[in-house]
Amino acid sequence: MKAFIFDLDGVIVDTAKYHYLAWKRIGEKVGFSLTHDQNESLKGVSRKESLERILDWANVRLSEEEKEALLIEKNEDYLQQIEGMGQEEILPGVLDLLHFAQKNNIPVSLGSASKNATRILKKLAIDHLFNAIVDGNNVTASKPNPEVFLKGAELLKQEPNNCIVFEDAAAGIQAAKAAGMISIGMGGTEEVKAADHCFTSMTAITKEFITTL
Ligand code: B16
Ligand code: MG
Repeated sequence: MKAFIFDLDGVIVDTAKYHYLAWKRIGEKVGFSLTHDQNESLKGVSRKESLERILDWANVRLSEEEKEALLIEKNEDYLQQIEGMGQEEILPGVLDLLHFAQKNNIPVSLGSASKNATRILKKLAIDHLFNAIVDGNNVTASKPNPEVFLKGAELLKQEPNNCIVFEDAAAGIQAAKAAGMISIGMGGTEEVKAADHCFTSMTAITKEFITTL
């Protein structure tokens, strides 16, 4: 039996729009206008690394203290935006797949770059459906480094080639491939074309498809 590893942002819930707004406001503070395409390339990238990239694009140099202050401000803005989030924001097909896994004893891990992952899973009331949670608090290297997924496999006591990763970001697909796992690209965007299989939505993933994997 295979194991499932789910990315969070963009796979379970669409928090990218909240991250975008919060980063846009931080960009404006340093005189920079973040574009949608630039934001796309930040998907799956850690908070600290995202700020570094924005400052590079803006050609702005800041002290470590100034960067720390912006990271705190960005996260406070983001947390305020997700405050009222509930089960209705879970993306279509996700609950079905999680329940399918539970019924069929398929082990499930989270593999997210977000330090807010557990808080979000609790808000969505699906934290109990995960056998392991690996997020931005437990890893030292950001995606595309495979650490986040390899730790998930280890916690589930599974070989990497027995794991199926659901991801929406280019960095995450690269990480899954580097881990030697089966990658499923979600969202139908250009970024996930390199995945082993691509789906626009989880509602399009049939139980037959999962079984053939
Ligand atoms: P936080 P994922 C990633 O989550 C997001 O895609 C990325 O935009 C964000 O910067 C990163 O988490 C860190 O999030 O600021 O909450 O720690 O897609 O890997 O689940
Ligand atoms: Mg993601």
